[in-house]
Formats: sequence, structure tokens, C-alpha cells
Amino acid sequence: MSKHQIYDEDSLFSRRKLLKVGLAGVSIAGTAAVGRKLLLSKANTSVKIPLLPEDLPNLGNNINPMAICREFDYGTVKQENGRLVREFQITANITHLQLNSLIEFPAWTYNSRVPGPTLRAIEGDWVRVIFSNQAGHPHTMHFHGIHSAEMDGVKPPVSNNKSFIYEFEALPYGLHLYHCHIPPVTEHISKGLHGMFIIDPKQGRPPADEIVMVMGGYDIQETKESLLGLEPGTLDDNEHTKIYAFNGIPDYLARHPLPIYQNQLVRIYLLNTIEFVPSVTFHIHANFFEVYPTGMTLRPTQKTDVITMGMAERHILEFTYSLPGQYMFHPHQDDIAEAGCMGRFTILQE
Ligand SMILES: [Cu+2]
Repeated sequence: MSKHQIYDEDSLFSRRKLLKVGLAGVSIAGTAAVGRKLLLSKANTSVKIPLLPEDLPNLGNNINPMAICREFDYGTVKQENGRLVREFQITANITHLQLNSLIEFPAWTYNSRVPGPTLRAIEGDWVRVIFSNQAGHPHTMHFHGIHSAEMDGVKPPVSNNKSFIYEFEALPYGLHLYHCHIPPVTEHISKGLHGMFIIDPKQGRPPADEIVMVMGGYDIQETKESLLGLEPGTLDDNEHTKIYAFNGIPDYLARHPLPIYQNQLVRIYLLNTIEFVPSVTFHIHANFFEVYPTGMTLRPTQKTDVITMGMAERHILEFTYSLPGQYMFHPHQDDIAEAGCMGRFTILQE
């Protein structure tokens, strides 16, 4: 029997038990679990990070975009046969996201959130992703990176109540992503099935306030029709209404500005998952950033204040604000910024 196959949920449970038994068998290198999931960036530990403002509204959602900014999933760390393994648990499900006071959107989600968890490993780690589908419709996880064809997350489709285990070496270091690859892929990604996958270089990066920003878009045509009491498909197909967001919820970071400290290095992991336009720009006010393309360099290749990104393109941006106050960040295409992809920084005095 191939190790890489679709599991139904009962046999997956047995496999998890088997993994534990197997691990006990190779415990010469130490007990199986040597570290637990860490949720803050390791590069954040020696820098000053503002606390999240109190009473941040969640709009009834599972998580809010500001929490997503600084949340990283390092997996459960194990040693197996002398090798460091990071094990991640991802469940696809349907989550009704309250995008604003009016629009409840039936999102397809990884671990009940949009974007999915920011998975993080170090180059050379062995990554194991235990993917369970509870979303009704077949889905997969396709990772950007280097891996075997059978781990590419295109086939097989993982049906409802089935599971699949993706395994590969974390290569190369950089800022990558994962998303569902079931056609129509645009629909599966824009309904929420996407997330960031960071592979840190072995030597790490300098300490910084590390922030995740995922630009995404939703097609809310059906929601609009239902709000108007119309049958699905009634409105003009060419004029589908789209709304956009940083980290899942439109305008959230504009209404609730993200606090950062002045004179502090900020490192943004920026990913564009907007499927509806060929490219999107990203601009910060009153400052310039250094660009590390696809996160695959250790030195910046340019300095600018606006960068253009195609679909799935992503970069690391670094900057420091010296003057306190509030500054916008947004795509420079006003129609996208004004439809929800808008945010603000609050620069706090040291
Ligand atoms: Cu899918």
C-alpha cells in the first residue's frame, strides 16, 4: 500500500496512532515531541512588539486580521530518525465569514480562517501536513516550493471526510504559499482556500517586527443576489461585485490601524492572492521599503514605495518609520483599495 494515499477519517486516526507507535520505536534520538507549536515569530523575540489593542472586534469571526498579522504556525516539532520534522494539521471546512455588517460570506477555509494559517519552517526541515477535508466539496493543498509530483497537491482530489498526508523537504527558503488546486482554481482560491508558507533561511534574518499581509478578493455576487431577494444568476454575469481585503476582512486594518513602534525594523511578508485582476500594486505612505523578491534573497534588490505583483506573487518588504502618526498602506489601484483592501499603521513613540 502506498504511503501517500487518501485516507478515510477512521484509518487516518489509526495512522496517527501508528505514527506514534513508529516514533516510539525510533526514540533513540529522543522522545518524539521535542517542541510545541509556537505562535509568535522567532525573529520577534528581541524586538519591541506593541500589544494588540484591547476590545478588538471579531465581527463574530473565528479570528481577526490584526491577530493574523503576527501569528505563525511552526507546527509540532518532532525528531524522527535523526531528522527534524514539522507536523501541521489542516482541516478544510465551510466558515460563514462576516465580511462587514451586511455581508456574510460562505467561505471555504483552511482551519476556519481566511487566509489559512501562516505555516513556517526552516530550510531543510521535513514538513508533514495532515490534511482533512470536512468542507463537503473535494479540495487539495498545493504548495509552492520543491517537492515530488505525488506531493504537488493537484491530484488526487481529497473528498469530503477523507484525508491526505503531504510530505516534503522545506525547500527553497523564501516566501511561498499554498492553495487548493481543484478546478475552477480561481473559485477555490477566492472563496478562501489559500495561505502563506514561509521557509526561513538556515541562518535566519535579522530581528524585526514580522507582519503577515495577504491581499485577497471575494466574488460576492451570490450574496448580493440573496440580499436583494433574487434567484442566483439573476444579476449580469459580467458585473460580478468583488470586494477585497488584507488578511481576510475588508477594511478591518483601516478601521483598526496596526500599531508598530517608530525606529523599529518592520518586515512584511506580503502575498497577493487576488484572482480577479492581472496585477495588484502595494504602496505605503510617507516611507520607502526594501524589497526581497519572493523572499529568496538575503539582501534587498531595490528600494521603492510601490511594487506591482501578479497573482501568487509575494515579496518580503522591510522598512522603519521614524515619525509617529498614522499612515495608510494599500494597492495603488483605487478601485481595489476603496473596495476593502485598505489599511493603516499607527506609529507609536518608543
Ligand atoms: Cu478546493
